[in-house]
Amino acid sequence: MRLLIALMISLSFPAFAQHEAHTGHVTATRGVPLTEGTVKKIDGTAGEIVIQHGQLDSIGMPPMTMAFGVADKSWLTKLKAGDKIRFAAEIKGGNAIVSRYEMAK
Ligand SMILES: [Cu+2]
Repeated sequence: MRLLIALMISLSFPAFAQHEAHTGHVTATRGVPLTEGTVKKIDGTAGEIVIQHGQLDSIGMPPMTMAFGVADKSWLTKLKAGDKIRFAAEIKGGNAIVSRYEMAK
């Protein structure tokens, strides 16, 4: 019985370790808390969205209105001024970008 348990642990450990690593990755990208924002303007030419945003702890910013780049350019056509969103911000290449968003209800 003891041998069987030891065998089960040794067999399951690699899978467990892999699962942990995978979960950690998902947490790193999905774990950024969403912040409330209101779209003020879409600048398709510059590829930017001007958002009036709340406190952004992920990039250490107080509430303000500013331009963000986007992780996906198609968002520039999906969003419009006046839209209320909840989004995650990241610094990429020295610029603040919207890395993820959802429509606020
Ligand atoms: Cu800001």
